[in-house]
Amino acid sequence: MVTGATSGIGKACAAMLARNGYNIIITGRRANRLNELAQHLENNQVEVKTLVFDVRSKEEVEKAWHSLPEEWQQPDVLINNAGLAAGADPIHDGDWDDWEQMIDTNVKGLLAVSKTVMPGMISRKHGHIINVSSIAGKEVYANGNVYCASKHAVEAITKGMRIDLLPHNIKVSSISPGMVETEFSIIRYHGDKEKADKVYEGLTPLYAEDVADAVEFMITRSAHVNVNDMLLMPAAQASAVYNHREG
Ligand code: NDP
Ligand code: 8X3
Repeated sequence: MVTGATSGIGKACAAMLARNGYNIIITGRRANRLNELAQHLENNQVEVKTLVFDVRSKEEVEKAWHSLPEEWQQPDVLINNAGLAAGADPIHDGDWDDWEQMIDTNVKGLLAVSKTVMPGMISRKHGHIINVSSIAGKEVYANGNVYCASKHAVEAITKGMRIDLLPHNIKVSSISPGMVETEFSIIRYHGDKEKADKVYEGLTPLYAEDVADAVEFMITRSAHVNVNDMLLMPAAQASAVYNHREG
């Protein structure tokens, strides 16, 4: 199961899972995109279910989950990917609605989906949860304030999950990418494409497929091996703030 599969990293992870022969549950709010992606993934001779819900609504999450046939309510892998940054302002100029959107999506949304999926994994004593964190979960940079806080929360939740799910044979991993060129920056800058493009100007960022490759490595280890955490950066990025741009 991949949340936020209508775009970027989630979409690339869904394609990777299909290539690996997984039947897949793809989720997001944009039904059209999910339906198109489902058709595309089915070319790999796998089955695909689409679930349309907003991760910010625990009720929507639960309703969508229980609409699945029982045999589908048993994912081997859950990729908690749905998330966003909204705005990039000094904290004193931050927008309350942006803050709520990030906390409700990146933190409470991840919890809502996990809370719904974990009980089945526990009863089957089988599962792998991969939380998509960020370099913003490791470092705090100027104007990143609440987005960084939300991803630091993802890091703490991941560690907590790993400890609490230990007796239940459930692997818990997190992946923390640096800059990945997706719709992320367009959304962060509220549709300002010019500002979004500047983020990647003069350097080669990661692409969504690079992150999916790393997730593929995580899910293809032997049963006794877990990749706790992976920090994946473009070669042109040394930290949240040090980048090498040409030109
Ligand atoms: P995209 O904007 O391309 O994709 C975001 C996905 O999240 C979409 O599929 C979107 O689906 C989904 N989503 C957002 N809000 C909600 C919501 N309320 N309910 C359900 N789904 C939602 O960005 P990325 O692929 O880059 O981002 C994926 C994850 O990777 C995020 O958690 C992000 O923080 C993280 N990340 C991104 C990096 C980057 O530089 N791009 C770097 C490090 C981490 P829909 O709109 O259809 O609901
Ligand atoms: C997204 C990457 O550098 O904007 O998580 O924090 S960054």
